[in-house]
Amino acid sequence: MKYDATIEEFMEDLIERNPGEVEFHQAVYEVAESVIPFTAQNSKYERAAILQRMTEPDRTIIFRVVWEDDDGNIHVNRGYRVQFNNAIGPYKGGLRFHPSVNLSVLKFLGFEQTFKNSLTTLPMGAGKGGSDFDPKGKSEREVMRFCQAFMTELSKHIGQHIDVPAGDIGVGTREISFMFGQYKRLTREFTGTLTGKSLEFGGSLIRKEATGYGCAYFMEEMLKHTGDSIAGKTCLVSGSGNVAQYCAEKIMHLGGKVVTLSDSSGFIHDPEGLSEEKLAYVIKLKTRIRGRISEYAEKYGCAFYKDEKPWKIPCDLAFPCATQNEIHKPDAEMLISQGCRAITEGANMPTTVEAIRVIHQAKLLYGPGKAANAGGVAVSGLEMTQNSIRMSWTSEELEERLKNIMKNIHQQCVTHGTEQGGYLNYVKGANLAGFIKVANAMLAYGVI
Ligand code: NDP
Ligand code: 2IT
Repeated sequence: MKYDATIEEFMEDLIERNPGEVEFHQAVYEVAESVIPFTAQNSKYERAAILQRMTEPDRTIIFRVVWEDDDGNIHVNRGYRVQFNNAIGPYKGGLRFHPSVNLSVLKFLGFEQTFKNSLTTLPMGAGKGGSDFDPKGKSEREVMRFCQAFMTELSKHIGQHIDVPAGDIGVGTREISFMFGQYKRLTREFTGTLTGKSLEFGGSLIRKEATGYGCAYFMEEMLKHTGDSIAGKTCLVSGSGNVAQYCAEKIMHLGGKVVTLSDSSGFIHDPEGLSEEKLAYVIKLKTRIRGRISEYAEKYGCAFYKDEKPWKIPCDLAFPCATQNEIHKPDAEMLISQGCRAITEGANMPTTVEAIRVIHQAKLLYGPGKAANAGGVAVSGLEMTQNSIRMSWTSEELEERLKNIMKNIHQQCVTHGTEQGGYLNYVKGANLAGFIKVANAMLAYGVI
């Protein structure tokens, strides 16, 4: 690979080295589009092959996970941890349990995490892991046995100064607790090696809320920059899991009206908007009972659109908070034509490359996931700090820190993403700000 490759040459080489990993290609392409023109102007990064090094994980661990269901049947799943980059701190990032998990998905997530964690201002490298295990329809005991089997192998590769996993899709407090219990049992140590723990054993206040709250704060910052705010706006939220729930809550706190939520079977449209009471129902439905969002429509007498996404409903603001590639080009065109002004991503890479192009052409405010959803990992970083100093901070203190971190990320985007003519390209801003810090650390280490 020559140092001064064009974006196309760089991608050709990456695709050849990582065949079939379409999500990973997509995530790298989005970054390469911002970073390659920058490194062409700043040849020290180009000569040191920094972007080539950043797109190759430090190591990838793949292992067998065997567990027994309640009827005594034996199941085999695949477990992964991709330790992507530890230039600025220990590997840090979530674990995803979902049948769609494969190496491509985890490499895209680990790669994005490198930039996101750099933006938080905290000393965290990047990793991601998980399994193709499907927690849906499993009993509590089955989930426990799976988590214990998964951690039995993973425990050999992680540690408070090495790699600190947390939650993601399908992994919440319950799963983190099972895994932390097993880690503690195997290693005979009590350290903050996982984040997102329960409050009784080292968890941090506000962690549960952090990704969603941070996403709403990021939207508020983007709007503030143009002299506007969330108050009075009609908002579409997709997903109904951890991120969607607390994003919806903060939108309401800030005076916005949330009219949709979704899950993998469809979306609900409640024109009157969510209330605290309705949200409490959703949290119970999704967290404890693990039900379907269609039950909301039955309970509150509103519309449920089976197998559809919320983007056809007229809105001012959109918050994709479910999963990758949930906004395609026709969805983006629909959002724009119906009056949507701004999008912030609670999910990781929910918008396709073609859809981002359309959004940029229409000059919408568009906050990409690596900036807008960094609040979750940021409070994970604060959980690590609290564990290290054996103290816990109050919710007020933590929420203030979270708010300041989101403001700081927004400012980094302004500094690096303002284009000639004044349009603020948050994708470019986040990519460059995230890149420069990690790249400078890598340059300082020499050739490793
Ligand atoms: P949860 O498991 O709590 O919720 C996931 C939600 O997305 C559910 O509503 C789920 O529906 C839906 N969903 C998942 N997969 C699909 C799919 N393939 N198609 C359609 N809908 C789907 O996860 P989180 O809320 O934690 O994560 C949501 C997003 O936010 C992910 O992209 C994650 O990477 C990202 N994120 C999470 C952070 C965190 O701290 N948790 C931090 C930063 C980003 P159903 O119930 O039907 O499965
Ligand atoms: O995508 C993400 O940033 C997360 N799932 C949270 C990671 C973390 O370590 O808290």
